[in-house]
Amino acid sequence: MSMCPAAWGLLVLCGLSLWTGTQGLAKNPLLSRTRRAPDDYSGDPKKCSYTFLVPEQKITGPICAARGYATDKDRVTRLDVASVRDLLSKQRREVETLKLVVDVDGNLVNEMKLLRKESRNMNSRVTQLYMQLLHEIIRKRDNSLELAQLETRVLNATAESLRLSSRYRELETRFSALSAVVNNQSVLIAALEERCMQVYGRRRDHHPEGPPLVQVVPENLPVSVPRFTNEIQRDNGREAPRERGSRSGPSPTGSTMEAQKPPAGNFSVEGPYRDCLHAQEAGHTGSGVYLIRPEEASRPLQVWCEQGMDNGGWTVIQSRRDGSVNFFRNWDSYKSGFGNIDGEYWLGLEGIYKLGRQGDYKLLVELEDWTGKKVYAQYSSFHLEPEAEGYRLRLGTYQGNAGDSLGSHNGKQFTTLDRDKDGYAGNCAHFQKGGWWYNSCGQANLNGVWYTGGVYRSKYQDGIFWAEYGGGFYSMKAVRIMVRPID
Ligand SMILES: [Ca+2]
Repeated sequence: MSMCPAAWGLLVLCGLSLWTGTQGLAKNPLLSRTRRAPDDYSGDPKKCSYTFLVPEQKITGPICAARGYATDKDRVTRLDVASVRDLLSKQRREVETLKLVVDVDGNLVNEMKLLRKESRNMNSRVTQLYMQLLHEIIRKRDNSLELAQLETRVLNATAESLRLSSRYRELETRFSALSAVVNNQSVLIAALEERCMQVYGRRRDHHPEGPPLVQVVPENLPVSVPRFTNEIQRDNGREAPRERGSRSGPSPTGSTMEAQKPPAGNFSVEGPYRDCLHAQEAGHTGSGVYLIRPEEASRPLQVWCEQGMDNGGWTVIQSRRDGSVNFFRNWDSYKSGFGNIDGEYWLGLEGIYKLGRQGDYKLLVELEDWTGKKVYAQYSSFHLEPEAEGYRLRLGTYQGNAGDSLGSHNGKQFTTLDRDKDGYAGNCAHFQKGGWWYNSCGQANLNGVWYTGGVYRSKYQDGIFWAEYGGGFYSMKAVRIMVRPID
């Protein structure tokens, strides 16, 4: 290919010489002859001179003839000239074509260069992509490795949790076994304690089984309540104090009336009055919290006045209704009072005593069972003896529909866990978990444990029972003890 332009260039040169030669011949045929004269070239013998011979046959290229070669055939005709012209024009066209070819070839070369450059770029790009792909592959392999590690860790964690749950079940089993052992030991300890008592004779008259159970199961037992056995409710927050009371013994002092803030709502800022009848006579006909001060009392007391029932004027000295207050308390607490005036409370033995000192009072016990039925026990007179007499209970005659379960407590002193004045060998407050005018131990336990549902199951009769109404194992839903001056 690279040889072509040179060959073609020579041909062009020859063609051009031929062209100028024929032009000259065309213009002046005589000159041709003249130029053939020998003296024309004698001046410079080194020069090579050419004579173009135009043969009759078709000429396919330039023809050189030596000077002096002259025949008749050398004579150039017009026809020959035309032929040469045709040939020349043809060759010129071919030259043009060749030029075009050369141009195209150059373009092709450029294009090829561009393509090569592009190819190099592509190669570079491909290499780059390949590297990127390799990187991606490596990264994915790393990721899959990481994933595998994670899976392993998850599996390990699962195995660990299974192991822990198995261990937990094992511990539960052991805990159950230990609980059983503890229970057995409790029984054993109780038996040993009893043996000790017998050996040392400290409590020969003590009844290890607790006080005799109340056997009264009257006909008017609220039978609409199913006689299921119920335990102390553990899921009721308000019963927590009661449960604590039944299990952990009396509080040293407990909350007293002095520590209380007046509850919102029905609260009279007037007074203090002698009692609730006095407040009613002063125009306060609404039930609520009042401030009273019995004549000999050293301090005023907050109290709930029941002004709507049975002509009103009732001073509430005890209230139970939801188990929100612990009634398993010591002497001082029972003496001064505790609880919430608009909820459950005990007015206090000293306050009750001072109330009774200022006139003749009667007593009303209001009981509500778990069907919502209310029954009453009223005593025609009521007062307490002073603390020196253990706040001995003095009652009149019974009247009502609840049955007389307090009459047997008449004349009894008050007993708490830390002051045993009852008629039983042991301490009734211990067994019946409250404070009361226990006998041995008795037919009523209105300061006992607040059980839900009525019939309860307990080792001792420690519920809020009124034996004549429901028996010793039926705990009332609500109780109120009230006093009022006798009309
Ligand atoms: Ca006793």
